[in-house]
Amino acid sequence: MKLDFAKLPVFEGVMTFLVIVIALTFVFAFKATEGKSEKGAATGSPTAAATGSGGTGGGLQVTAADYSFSPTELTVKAGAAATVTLKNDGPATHNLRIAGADNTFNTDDDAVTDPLAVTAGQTATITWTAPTTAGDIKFQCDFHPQQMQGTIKVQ
Ligand SMILES: [Cu+2]
Repeated sequence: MKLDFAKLPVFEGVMTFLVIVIALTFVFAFKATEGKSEKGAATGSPTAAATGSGGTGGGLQVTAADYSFSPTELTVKAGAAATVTLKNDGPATHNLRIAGADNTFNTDDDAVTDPLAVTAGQTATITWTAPTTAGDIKFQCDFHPQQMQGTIKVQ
């Protein structure tokens, strides 16, 4: 007589049990891995963006008033990409123009606020990359170049 194990109720029960155990093992293994990766991401330190006038790149903030910049001196690392934000706190229109690597205004390599004319209360930004060599780079307000000047120290 040939014995067919697959047709035995006991065998069927064991197989069902094994299938459930294997399935649950995969589900729990997956959940455990998922939990670990989430935890890892949460504990990872976020990339710190430089902020403030003393930053070495990233974000630089300048406030314009009638008729001065604050601060008048910024510091960045050579070759660093920086976003310079100009906030106009004065009633007059201002802007901010950064001289190019030649440190001379209006020679095609300047970086200037967008928009060019920053009206009262408005904020404008400049995407600027510092020269790769250390030195002082001038900035000014095109509307008041005699009164509103500053220096970016490239280190
Ligand atoms: Cu001005």
